[in-house]
Amino acid sequence: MAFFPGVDKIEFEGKNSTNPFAFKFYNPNEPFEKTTLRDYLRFSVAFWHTFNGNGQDMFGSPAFIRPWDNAKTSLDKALMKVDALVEFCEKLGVNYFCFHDRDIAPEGKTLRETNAILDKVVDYLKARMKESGLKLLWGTANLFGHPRYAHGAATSCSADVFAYAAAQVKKAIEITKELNGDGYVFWGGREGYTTLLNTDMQLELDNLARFLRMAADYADEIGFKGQLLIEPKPMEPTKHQYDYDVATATAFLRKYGLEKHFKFNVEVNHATLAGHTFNHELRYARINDMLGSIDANQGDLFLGWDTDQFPTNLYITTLGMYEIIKNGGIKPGGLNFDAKIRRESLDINDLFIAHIAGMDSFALGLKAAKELINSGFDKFVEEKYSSFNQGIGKKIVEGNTSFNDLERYILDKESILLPSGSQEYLETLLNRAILLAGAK
Ligand code: XUL
Ligand code: CO
Repeated sequence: MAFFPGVDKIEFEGKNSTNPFAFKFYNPNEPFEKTTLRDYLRFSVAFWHTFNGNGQDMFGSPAFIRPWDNAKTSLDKALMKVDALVEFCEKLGVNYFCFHDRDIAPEGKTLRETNAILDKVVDYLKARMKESGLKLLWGTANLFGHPRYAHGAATSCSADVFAYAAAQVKKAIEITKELNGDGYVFWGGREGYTTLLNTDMQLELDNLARFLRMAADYADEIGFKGQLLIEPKPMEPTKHQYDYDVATATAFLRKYGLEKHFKFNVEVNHATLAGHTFNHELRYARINDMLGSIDANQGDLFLGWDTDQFPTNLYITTLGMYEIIKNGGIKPGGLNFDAKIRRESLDINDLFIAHIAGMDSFALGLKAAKELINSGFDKFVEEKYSSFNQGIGKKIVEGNTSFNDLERYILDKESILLPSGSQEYLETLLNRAILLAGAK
């Protein structure tokens, strides 16, 4: 059965096309940095939004009815969604997907029963992946949806819940390995608090570290070679999430000696919720050698919550991809569309249109970032800091100065060298880079 009979394979038609079912800027075979756009960008479809998303929001019931909603049993429904995933990714030309354990299979009465159902779906998924060539970018566990996780999972006040979460993650890492995933993600679903009045913050943080250490040990024990990724988010669903942003999570990992085991999965909308830009979060991870993967989406600053929209803002994609080029690419991570179509996007084929929009926006952003680098943008920054390349600056950088030396150096100096920041000029270079990349 075809779930998307109205859509054929999506082709690249170039910038003059207005066909909603064609790529305008993403040509998968186009060469880029010794590889192709396809292999550089490593796009991934998020199972949860694309196949479980029903348009429901805080104020309204489900708005989308999908073909798999008519399945006779919950297991049939799960298997149909696997088929829908394979058809969708083949038609879109996307090689990767990501999923939570509970996205792909329903829960049973006990964890043992749940694991048995999960195994059935994983067997089927594995067979369909083999035959279609679809690959797993990363797996994860849903440790936030079920009411048992009301107080969090690894940071719950209940030791039983901590154990349940551990067993769930153990199984999720096993199936991620079974499906040859390139990574495993820890997003701290409800790992945080809503009021300090009822919270033992120190125990919760210590327990979170204990949990992550056991997870890393178990991944080692079973020979899982993928990246372990922390996905920071400052709030939602709790008021304060412990993995607030990359800097906070880096300090946490270092305190507990865990920094060698984890990298970051940076999500655009989580960055904006933290009051940062996407490129700030990428830069912070990159300069600490901890940039692992990306959740590609965008928020709406007027709404201010995690709207998880498909990314179309070229300034965000360009500045983000600048960091990726400087990082030498994102492999073995990728660009996972943790994004959902709007409740008002009522046509099932809007799922294709939305992914095409996101893929085109990141491909164009990548090409614009390259133009930006070619325009001498980097040289400007180098020049701005050039006082640290010689004289007293060089001594400071080499660690050969004290406050006494610096005072002696500056005390009688009459003029101070101060270069211009020229933000306005650099912004014109950014506009130019986007326009040039788009015109090619
Ligand atoms: C939630 C979020 C998650 C993670 C995976 O905001 O981004 O979907 O990406 O658990
Ligand atoms: Co995410």
